[in-house]
Order: sequence, then C-alpha cells, then structure tokens
Amino acid sequence: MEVRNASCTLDRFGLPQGKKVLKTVREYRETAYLYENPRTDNPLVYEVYTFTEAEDQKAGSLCWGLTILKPVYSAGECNMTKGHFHRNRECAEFYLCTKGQGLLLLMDESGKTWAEEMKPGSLHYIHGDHAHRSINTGNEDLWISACWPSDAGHDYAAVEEREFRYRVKKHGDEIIFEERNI
Ligand code: M6P
Ligand code: ZN
Repeated sequence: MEVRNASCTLDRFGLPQGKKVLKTVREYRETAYLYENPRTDNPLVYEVYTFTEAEDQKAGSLCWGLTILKPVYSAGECNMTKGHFHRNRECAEFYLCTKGQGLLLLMDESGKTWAEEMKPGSLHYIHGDHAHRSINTGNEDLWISACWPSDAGHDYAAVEEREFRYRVKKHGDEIIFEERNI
C-alpha cells in the first residue's frame, strides 16, 4: 500500500505548511473602521491560514483554517477579526482555541450578542445562523483553529450593517463590555 504525506502539516512553530495552504495577512488599515478610536499606525493585526483538498465549493467539502490574532489595542479596545455570518446560513463551524486568551463574540440575526470564553482547549460550535468574531483579550497571540463547510461563504456586509452589540475593551486587567448606541 502506498503511504502518502499529508498535504498540510504544522511546522515546529505550529504554522501550517503545504502547497495548498493559503496565507492571508490582515493589516490594521483593513480593520481600522471597526474601532471607536482607531490607531494611526498600521501593524499586522491577524493572519489566517486556510487549507482544503476540495477543488470546488460543493456541499459536503470542508475547509480548515488557523487564525492568529495579535495583542493589538486601539485606545483600550481589543483586537478583533472582521467577523461574519455565513452566506449559506445552514453551514455551521467549529473553532478550537489552542493558544492565548480571548472571546468568541456571537450574534443572531436579531442582533442579540453574547460571548464564549476562548482559552487553550476550548472548543466552540458556531451555529450556521450566528455571526462570529474572535477577540484577543490577552497580551500574547490568540490562536484559533477552525473547520467549516467549503460552501459556507463569508457575509461581511450583514455585520457591517448590523454590528455586534458590544465593544470589548480592557482597562488594566479588567475586560469591559461596552454597549453600542445602535
Ligand atoms: C476563521 C474562519 C475563517 C475566517 C477567519 C477570520 O479562521 O472562520 O473563515 O476567514 O477565521 O475571520 P474573518 O474572516 O471574520 O476576518
Ligand atoms: Zn465562519
């Protein structure tokens, strides 16, 4: 029997390697609009590695990803991903936190918003009709491994139109949830 190498492996730093691995780097200027008091510099805020064996986005195929969110603060507001609903609201997703500390912000279609605590080993089931955003509340990188259906799609517009109800800030060691005026 032929034994093949996996198409994706984690290197000694835990970073995905392989021909089919795509790396996307997000700079602050792409997410500055999310913050109440944006910074004026342009640090790297998060990286997303994605991997799939599927050549198309047909139902039943899967994607895997790793998001690394930096501990970057904007006047006390914690670094966050853009956040999205799935275009296909039937597609759920798993998040597994492997390093760091943070929050998984969740929101239903009515705007109701709540959070789950992310810490190494926490596994999060995201229902298909819930928007999701990762937030780094710590002082080190936050690592989140994810698995979702290839045909889920990203609906960022719905979150831009109706933002998650809370901003997450840190004052000293205290995490603060600030309700938006919306
Ligand atoms: C996870 C998955 C990806 C997503 C990424 C960053 O890895 O949910 O699909 O792209 O997080 O989140 P966002 O696209 O909202 O910036
Ligand atoms: Zn998703």
